[in-house]
Amino acid sequence: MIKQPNVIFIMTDQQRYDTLSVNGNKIIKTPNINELAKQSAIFDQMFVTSPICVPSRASFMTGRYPNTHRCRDLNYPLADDEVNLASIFKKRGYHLSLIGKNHVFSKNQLNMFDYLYLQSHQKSKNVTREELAYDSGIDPCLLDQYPTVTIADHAISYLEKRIDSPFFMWVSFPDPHSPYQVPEPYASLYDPERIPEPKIKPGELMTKPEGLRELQKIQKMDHVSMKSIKKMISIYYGMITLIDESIGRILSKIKELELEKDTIIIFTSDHGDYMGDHGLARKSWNFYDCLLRVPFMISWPGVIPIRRHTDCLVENVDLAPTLLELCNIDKQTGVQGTSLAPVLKGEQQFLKESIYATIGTPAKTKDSVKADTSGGGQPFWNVSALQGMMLRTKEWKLCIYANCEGELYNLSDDPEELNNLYGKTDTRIIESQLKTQLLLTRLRVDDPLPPSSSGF
Ligand SMILES: [Ca+2]
Repeated sequence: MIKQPNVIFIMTDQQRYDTLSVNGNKIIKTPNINELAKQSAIFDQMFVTSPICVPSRASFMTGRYPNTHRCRDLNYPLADDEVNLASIFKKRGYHLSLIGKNHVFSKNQLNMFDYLYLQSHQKSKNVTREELAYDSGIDPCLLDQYPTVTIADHAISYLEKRIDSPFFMWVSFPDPHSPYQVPEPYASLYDPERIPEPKIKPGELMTKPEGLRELQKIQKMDHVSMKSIKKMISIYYGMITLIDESIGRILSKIKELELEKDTIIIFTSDHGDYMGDHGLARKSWNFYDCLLRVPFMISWPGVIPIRRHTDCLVENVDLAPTLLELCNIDKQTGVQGTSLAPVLKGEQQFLKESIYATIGTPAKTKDSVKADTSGGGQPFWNVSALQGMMLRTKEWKLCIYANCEGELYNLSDDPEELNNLYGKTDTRIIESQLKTQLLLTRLRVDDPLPPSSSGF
C-alpha cells in the first residue's frame, strides 16, 4: 500500500498577496518563503471567499462558500456537522495537529486534534499614544516567547516526534495581524522612509459606500500622517520577515528529517490588509483586492511539477478538493471548490471565468454601522452592519450590498480600484451583465447539501 502523503498547511493571518519578494515586493525580505516557492506551484490570482478570519478559514477547511458553511461573520465557529479537511484526514488515520491560531473550529471540533498548541494575538499596549492610534510599535515580549517563534518551536518539536501514521499539521501564525507590534529587531528592520505610499485618490471615499467613510473616522485614518502610515507598514513587514524566518526553521527540520518527498506543503493567508490603501487600515466588510487576494503556493517534490506563477483565477474553496485529490481521497458531498490538480499537472491553463465572495448575515440598518471595540480595543464596524457579495473576473469587479450601495471597477484600467463606476451611464451595460452573472453565480453556490434522497 502506498503511504499517504503528510500535509503541512501553513497559514498567516491578514497577509496580502504583494508582501512577498517572490510576488514582486522590492523591499520586504522573505528568503525562506522564496526557497519554498522554488519547489512550488505559485498561484498569483488566489482569492479568499470572505475578507475576514472565520468565514475564510472555514472555506479553506470545507471547500464551501460562506453562505453554505454558515460562518458568515466573526464569532460564528464552524458548525459541528460541517465536514472539513481535519475531520476527513482524521477518518483516514492521519495524526492531526493545530499549532497556532484557530478561529474557525468549535471547542467540540478541537477535540479531534491529537496535538494542540493554541496561540492568538497577545500584543502589548505599552506604546506611545500616537502609536496606539494605529497600533504600531515595538512589542516588548521576549523574542523567544513571541507566538511567531514559539509556534515554529512547537511545529519543529512535533515533527521530531512524528509518529508513523501520516500527519495533517496546520501551522497557523497569528501575525501579521493588527495591532502592528513586533519585538526588536523586527520592529526596526525596515526604514519607514523607504516604504512606498499607499494607493489613495483624493476624495475617493466620497464615491464609495458610506460605511467606508464611517470606518475611516473610527480608525482615525482621516487625519493620520503619512509618516505614521509608513511606520505601520514597516512594522507589518517586520512581522512577515519574522514569520519567514520561522518558516525557514520548519523547512530545515523537514529537510533534516528527510520528509520532503512525503509531504505536501501549502503556504497562504486567510485574507489581506488595507495597509493604508483607500485611506484605510486593517480590513472591513468589503471586497478590495488588497483584502481578498492572498499568497498561495503548494509543493510536493517529485509529484507536483514546479510551475512558477500561474495566473488562473482560483479561490480558497479550491484547496480542500485539491488536497483530497492529491491524497487520493474521494471528494466529499457538499464540497463546492474545484480541484487545482489539472492546472498543477499542466493539463489545463485556467479553471474559472470568475470568482465569488460574500460577507455578513442579513443586514439590520445603517445605524448599526458603529464602533465596536469588543475585539480588544480595535474598532470595527458592528459585524451585522453590512451584508454583501462580489463577483470578480480578470477585467471587472462588481460588489452589491444589502443597503443598495454598490461598487464597480474596471480592473484593466483601474487595478487599484480607485474609481467606482457603479451607477455610471457609460458602464451601465457591463454593470447589467455582471449583475446577471452575479445572480447566476449566487444560484450556483447554493448549498448542495443534503444530498438528494430517493426515499420519497
Ligand atoms: Ca484573519
